[in-house]
Amino acid sequence: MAIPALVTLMALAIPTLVPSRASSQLILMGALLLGSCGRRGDPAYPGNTSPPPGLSVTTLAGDFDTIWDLAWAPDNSIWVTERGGRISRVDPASGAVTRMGNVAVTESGEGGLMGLAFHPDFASGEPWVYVAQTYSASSGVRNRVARMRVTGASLGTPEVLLDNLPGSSIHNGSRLAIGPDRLLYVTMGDAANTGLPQDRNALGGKVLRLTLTGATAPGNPFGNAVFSYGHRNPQGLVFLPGGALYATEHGPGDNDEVNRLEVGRNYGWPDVRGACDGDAGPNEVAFCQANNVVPPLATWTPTIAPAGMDYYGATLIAPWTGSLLFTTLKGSALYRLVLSADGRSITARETLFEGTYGRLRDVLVGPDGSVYLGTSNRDGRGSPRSGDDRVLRIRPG
Ligand SMILES: [Ca+2]
Ligand SMILES: [Ca+2]
Ligand SMILES: [Ca+2]
Repeated sequence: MAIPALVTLMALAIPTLVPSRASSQLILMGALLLGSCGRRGDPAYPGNTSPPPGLSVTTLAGDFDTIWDLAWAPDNSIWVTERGGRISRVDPASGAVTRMGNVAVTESGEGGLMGLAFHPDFASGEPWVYVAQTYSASSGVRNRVARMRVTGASLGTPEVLLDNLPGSSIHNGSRLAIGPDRLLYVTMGDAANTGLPQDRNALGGKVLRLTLTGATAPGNPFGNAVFSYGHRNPQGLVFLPGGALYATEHGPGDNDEVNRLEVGRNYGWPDVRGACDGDAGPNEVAFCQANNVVPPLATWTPTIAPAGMDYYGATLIAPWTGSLLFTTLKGSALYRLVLSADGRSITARETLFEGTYGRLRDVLVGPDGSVYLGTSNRDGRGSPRSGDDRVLRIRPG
């Protein structure tokens, strides 16, 4: 990062330091210091260390190929999807891995087997697991959402809930989350077609909302599966305990985003990049005003490639309580965001483990407050080491 950009970031982060010339010099000195010792932590919050003190990270299980989703199952195991189609169960106590089965996918570029979620009544008569996946149709690479009935350690035949979703070698989304409203939310990328996100009749570049049996959710604003629109490639999705919904989104060469999602709202892509500040061209601000675009809570330039996200509601790692956590691929770090009381802005952010484990695709908070990371070093863009890809566990100690 260039020093002027770094100074700007620091000044934004610490506005009380901006007016004083002496303080500006301090900021510049800090920037130079950071630059001299390499990029450690988030430059907006100097002083972070990697790894942070008081935490230990261990490998729970390894030898996966491109982990995409980690999900805590109702049977208190961790389910893992790999992009090539395999689904496994990891025992969090022993690390033992049970292969559950394979979903027939087309692993094409960024596509393959992606998000996974459990039916809220999984343990009481509805043992369904939901997946998002890429497949090959006569029209080319497409995406779909399916569910499978789980019997013991085996998966039933996929029941397709919604198919023929736009697909491509890039920008396929697709993370799943089931809300407290018992509806299924699906992030869909623009499938490398910038004509889709602003077309409310197209399902690319959207967050979709379905019932648990795959119908258009009641209350959807446009009479189809669309919940929100104007997205580029959202890969992280999480509900907070109060029901607010947050997503990470890959920007183009700039402006990765974290957004708070609301029904029927426009998130701007491709006319808006990040904030409504004019950096996407002379029409950006006017487009925002004309379309009531929702700006992101935070942006990252240079980009970090944000992926899976979870909420830390536990107390085991006390400084993280109440934080949003998300992983990054290119940034190879775990990011922690502190939300304002109303959840509509970020009051602090921290970069953790940067460069330590390579590309990170997902983060999962276990019920005891342990945090799990899934690496993505075998996705074609990483530098895999022996034992990759891994499920890592973070705990105090
Ligand atoms: Ca997950
Ligand atoms: Ca946006
Ligand atoms: Ca902008």
